Amino acid sequence: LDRPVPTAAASLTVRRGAARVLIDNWTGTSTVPSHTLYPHQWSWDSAFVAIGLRHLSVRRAQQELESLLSAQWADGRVPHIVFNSAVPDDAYFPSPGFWRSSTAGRAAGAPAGLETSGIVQPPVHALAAWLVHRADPEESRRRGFLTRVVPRLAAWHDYLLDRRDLGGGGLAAVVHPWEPGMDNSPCWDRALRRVVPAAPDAFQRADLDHGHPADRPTDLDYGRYVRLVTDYREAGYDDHALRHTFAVEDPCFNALLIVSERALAAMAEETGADATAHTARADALTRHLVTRLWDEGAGLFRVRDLATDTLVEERSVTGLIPLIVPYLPRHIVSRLVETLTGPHFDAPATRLVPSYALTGHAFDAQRYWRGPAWFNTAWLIHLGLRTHGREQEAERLRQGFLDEAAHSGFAEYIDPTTGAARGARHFSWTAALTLDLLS
Ligand code: 9YW
Repeated sequence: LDRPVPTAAASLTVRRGAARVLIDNWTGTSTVPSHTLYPHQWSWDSAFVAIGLRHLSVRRAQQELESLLSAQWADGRVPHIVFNSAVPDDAYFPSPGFWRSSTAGRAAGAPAGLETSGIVQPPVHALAAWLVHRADPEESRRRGFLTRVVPRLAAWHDYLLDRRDLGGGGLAAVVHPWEPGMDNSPCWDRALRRVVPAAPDAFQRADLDHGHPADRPTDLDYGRYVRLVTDYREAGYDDHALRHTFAVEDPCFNALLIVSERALAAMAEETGADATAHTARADALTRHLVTRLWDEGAGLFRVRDLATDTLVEERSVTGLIPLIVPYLPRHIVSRLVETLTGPHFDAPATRLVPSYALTGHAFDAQRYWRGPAWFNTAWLIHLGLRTHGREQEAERLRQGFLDEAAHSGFAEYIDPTTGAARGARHFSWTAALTLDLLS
């Protein structure tokens, strides 16, 4: 049963709590996802954080995005981690010493003056930049925000569409399970079986110093993650120089690219530039998304494994996120809403969307992306429901989100069957997106 609508005073307390998390996690130029577990800057986290920060300080939100974009590689890629040189090397694994971006990535255009990872994360940035601009267009114009960020965002999307169309079907592929941001989702299990894990003594995990082993990926997962990075690094992070062992087309990643292309079109218009190329790209990507990843029988989008050129038969939250795509065929929208509210994803105790089907053979209510409900994916689905005028479902999800964010102490993720908090607390994107849903 739905809980009562919170009072204004309760909302104010939640808003204050969320603001406190963002203030505490601010480093001076950007926001750490969590001081304990993730003490550097993460790419898609920063985009979600900027979306929330714009309600507190538009300047800070701009700085969040611009500090990330200043670590962009010359080939256009926006790295998934920008390392803070003040943090000890062993505080997070894989550390700068493992990625070696400034040396191993030099040919691909990695910046010389700072250390980053060599892989990417979902392209939420142009959407975030557009939302930050709209929060205070006058201030944005005065500071020349769009003039600075639009060329960088366009180069980022060019990288994804030129270098990462590994399947030749017009979508961007991801080459490491960290790239779609859903590290140990059962969607990658089949493709990962082809990867020979690195020896356990070849690396030292740091996540278990702060995270509970039952909440985190396993050592075998990490062995495979390490192998994939090592191979990419040895190839100079050059997408043409190696045949990626792991290459999949992810629905969430590509849906975000579409929405971000539309945001780029809006930003081009705003600055008097030509928007048609971005609109045409978004239209084409939408067609490819439907042709290559939609599964009519299952009623959701699937991951495509490029090694076998087949769809992966797992139901994951990634397959629902294309709801954010405008101009999706109407029957697909209806089917997605049916799937969202049906037995696979409806978690009545929390009203949040589990990361993997409650009915799935690999469902694990605690372990990271194999079941727990995450706040960023719920926020995206909320945006999708609003995009398609599904106000009732959107409001139910918004209330569920706000209740769970407050009860869990702005947790990284929660057990979708009980609402118990899991992973880190005072987690930045949970707080940021809370602020956004309260505004
Ligand atoms: C890790 C920072 C990142 C998120 C990812 C999430 C996790 C890093 O944390 O990956 O150490 O496993 O899966 O989506 O960006 O919050």
